[in-house]
Amino acid sequence: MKTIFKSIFLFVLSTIFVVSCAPSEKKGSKSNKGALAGNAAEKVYVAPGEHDSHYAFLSGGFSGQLAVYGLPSGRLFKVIPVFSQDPEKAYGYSEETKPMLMTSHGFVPWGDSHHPDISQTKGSVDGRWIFINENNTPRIARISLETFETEEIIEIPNSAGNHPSSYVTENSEYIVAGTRFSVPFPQRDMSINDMKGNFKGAMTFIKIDPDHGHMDIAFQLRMPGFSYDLSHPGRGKSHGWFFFTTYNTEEANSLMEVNASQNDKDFIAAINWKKIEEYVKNGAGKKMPAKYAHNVWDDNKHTATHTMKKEVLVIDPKDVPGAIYFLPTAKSPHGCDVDPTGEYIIGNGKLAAQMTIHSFTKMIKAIEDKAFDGDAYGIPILKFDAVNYGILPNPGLGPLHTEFDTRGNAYTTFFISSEVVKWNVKDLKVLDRHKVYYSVGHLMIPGGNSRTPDDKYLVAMNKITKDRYLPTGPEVCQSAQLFDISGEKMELLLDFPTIGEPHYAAGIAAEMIKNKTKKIYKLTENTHPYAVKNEAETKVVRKGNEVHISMSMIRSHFSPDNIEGVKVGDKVFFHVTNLEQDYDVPHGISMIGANTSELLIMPGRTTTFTWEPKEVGVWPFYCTDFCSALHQEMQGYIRVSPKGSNVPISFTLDGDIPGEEEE
Ligand code: RUQ
Ligand code: CUA
Repeated sequence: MKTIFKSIFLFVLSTIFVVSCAPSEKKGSKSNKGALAGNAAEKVYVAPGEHDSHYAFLSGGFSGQLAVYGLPSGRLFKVIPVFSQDPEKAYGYSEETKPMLMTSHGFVPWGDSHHPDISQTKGSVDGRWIFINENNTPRIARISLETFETEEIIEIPNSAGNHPSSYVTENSEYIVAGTRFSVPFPQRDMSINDMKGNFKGAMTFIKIDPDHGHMDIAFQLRMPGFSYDLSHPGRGKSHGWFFFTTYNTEEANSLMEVNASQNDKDFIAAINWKKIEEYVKNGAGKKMPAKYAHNVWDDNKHTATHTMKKEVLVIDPKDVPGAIYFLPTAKSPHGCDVDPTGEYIIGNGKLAAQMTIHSFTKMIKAIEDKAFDGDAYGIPILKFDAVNYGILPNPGLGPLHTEFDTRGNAYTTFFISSEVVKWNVKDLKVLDRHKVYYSVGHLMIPGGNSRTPDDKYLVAMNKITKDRYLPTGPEVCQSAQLFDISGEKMELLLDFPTIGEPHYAAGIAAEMIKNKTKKIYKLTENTHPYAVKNEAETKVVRKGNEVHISMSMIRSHFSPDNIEGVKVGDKVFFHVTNLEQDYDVPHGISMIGANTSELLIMPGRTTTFTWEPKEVGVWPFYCTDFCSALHQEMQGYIRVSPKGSNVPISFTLDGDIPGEEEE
């Protein structure tokens, strides 16, 4: 058995080698230019001053962030910090944002972001929030599409490698998080060799508050100890179900590349969350102790709070009979995709060079008929023939992910053969194929995970680029490729480099977002405890060895800008309010020798950084964002006296104490 598998494995490896290194491929990339239709340039050209028609949100992978691009131009607008510190925006550096990165493991300054997904109403993307998962220290974040800032992060307990996440149901009822690694659940000290039967896989359903988007874990399923890879919600007729691919149903704990690929079939797990909701209402499940962070940003306080939660509702499959089934699916499937009608559930074979297409209608019938083929840990396994709609044989090598248009077509990426294949789901017929450069992972059609894909563009996200761009040392950029899919044949329009490694992306028509974008924070609504509403309120207060500076900034000065009475050994808090109430006028501030980042402060916002002066002297600070013609004049001084000196605290602007004249 093992040797057979090893030879298959070697075959796959050699295919990777041949495909990526064959000289013909390099020629292909050059001659590809000629293959571009003459008007491709026109199709991606967005004239200076004009706007793109779509937003694309590409995950940053190991950068931990989320990048915002315009389509069709491929222009990068913003990198939204989510799971990693970002000195450019002071995220994870300012006192107000540090709580966002707290976890049960303490402050974690880095994350691995994978799958963004936009909130939905009635099966269509609604442009309110975008969610994204963190794979390494399991978390889900919610980002506001008004402010383009991370507003909330919830940690997922009992989970490890939060990969089949973060997909949203069609009315944003739930967002799911699945575990890639099965682990002791709850965690405990035990021998790794005893994994089989003892580790479990957590599948977490997080309720989304319909008004504010706030996340709260509703329940956690304690599934068998397989690996769970990807997931998608049912929609339309299959709304109320969630589907997860599994691999390592062997429950191997070492040399996974061989030992987790022994079984000819793994499963897609079908989970009827509506039914589980009912069970929960009737008291199913058990509250179990857990430790997980819930961090929430407040746009009025301009501050995040961090809370540790202490329990979670755990449900064993045997508590919810009739709610969970396994659908046999070709070996180690990766992507798990559901078409816009909700009828077809597709397992992307990865190792099998084969796509398994299951039918939701057949699945329901099979359940009614009890067409079972045994069970796994008490979960019924449905008979393959009773649920399978068909197989798409050999469409390419290494199928990973599928998205859909509204015309009944699916588009699947093939990692090993580096191509996107368009096929008709109902007829199981390949219609078109197009090379990508190279080794494509996910692909994205705006609105792809919904009933109503916006099917003009397709973005392929490639893992390897080699010769596609100017070389930049050993690290070569990752790349996205834009296709026009409105015609019969896919048309390659554009390559653009990406931030980190884009695992997945979400896209939406620009109209859904652009008119509601936040322009300023109203000073009158600022409830930050150190906010100042005008210069007269600015001040410096000593509390023991802490010095709190309530400072303002406006074009083009700080108030106060001369401060004395600070001593070596003090901890100085700069609480800085940007008094501007105009769009696009942030100011920045930094202090010589501060062991933190600059602050970049939006109009109406208050933000804090700390500085612990080590040396006596007169030390400057300045505005870091070129804000006006007099930006270079926007600066100030702080006098630092020796420890124990009796220079009193004083603070002035142009020789006056701010606010004094009025009194
Ligand atoms: S995946 S390895 Cu989304 Cu294909 Cu993460
Ligand atoms: Cu304010 Cu530069």
